[in-house]
Amino acid sequence: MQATLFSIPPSHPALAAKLMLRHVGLEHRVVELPPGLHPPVLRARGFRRGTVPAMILNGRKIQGTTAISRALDELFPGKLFPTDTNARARVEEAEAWGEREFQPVPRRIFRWVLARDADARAALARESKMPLANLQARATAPLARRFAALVGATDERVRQDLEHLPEMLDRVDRYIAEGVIGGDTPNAADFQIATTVHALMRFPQLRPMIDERPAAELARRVVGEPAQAPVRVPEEWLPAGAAK
Ligand SMILES: N[C@@H](CCC(=O)N[C@@H](CS)C(=O)NCC(=O)O)C(=O)O
Repeated sequence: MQATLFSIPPSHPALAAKLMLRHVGLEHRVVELPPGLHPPVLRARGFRRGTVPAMILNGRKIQGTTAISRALDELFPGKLFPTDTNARARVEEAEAWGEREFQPVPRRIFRWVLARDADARAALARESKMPLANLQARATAPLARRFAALVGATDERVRQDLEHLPEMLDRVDRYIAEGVIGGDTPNAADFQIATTVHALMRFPQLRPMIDERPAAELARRVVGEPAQAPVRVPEEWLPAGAAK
């Protein structure tokens, strides 16, 4: 069996795919692409979209976290989804919400900041082990603005994301309380949701409003201790409980 996963270092969905591959125990190779340049590279490799995670599994091209969890489920039944039909439906619902609604939130906030802040771009270049980080940070401003526009990271949208964040975190805590996620063995929805919580915890202003929640415990257990990212949004946009 041959598996190659394409990733970019800051991507939380790519991290979800890495963790799922490790969890099922499939031997694989990870190719880290330079952020920003990854869409053309993936298309040149024959993928339909320019997003990570993207995986080649025995010659088959599989793109997106939910497609990857399904492909791994075919090979390792019972490892990522419960075998009971009702329990599986609940995990699938949580995974779908995690992918469609929750996963885009840290991406929009991060890209909104990258489009405006050269220090954040330099930190991303360093994290991605790109040479000449400060020069990259200056040269990539137009690219960062384009990537922000691609995901609709406008002032208004990011303000809304921040306003609705407490409700979204409540929903994560509810999934944990109901036992859909947060069990002894992580499932596909754990990987999907915990990596997004982990990404949000990297933003210093948001960490305090997450830290005491069951969601934070899940992120630490499934992913690890979040390193800080130099991401700052206007203080007046922050919801109650965030660091001003
Ligand atoms: N929902 C997809 C989204 C993946 C996604 O948007 N990945 C970002 C990195 S976090 C990306 O590669 N974006 C490239 C682009 O926006 O062109 C998944 O779960 O795989």
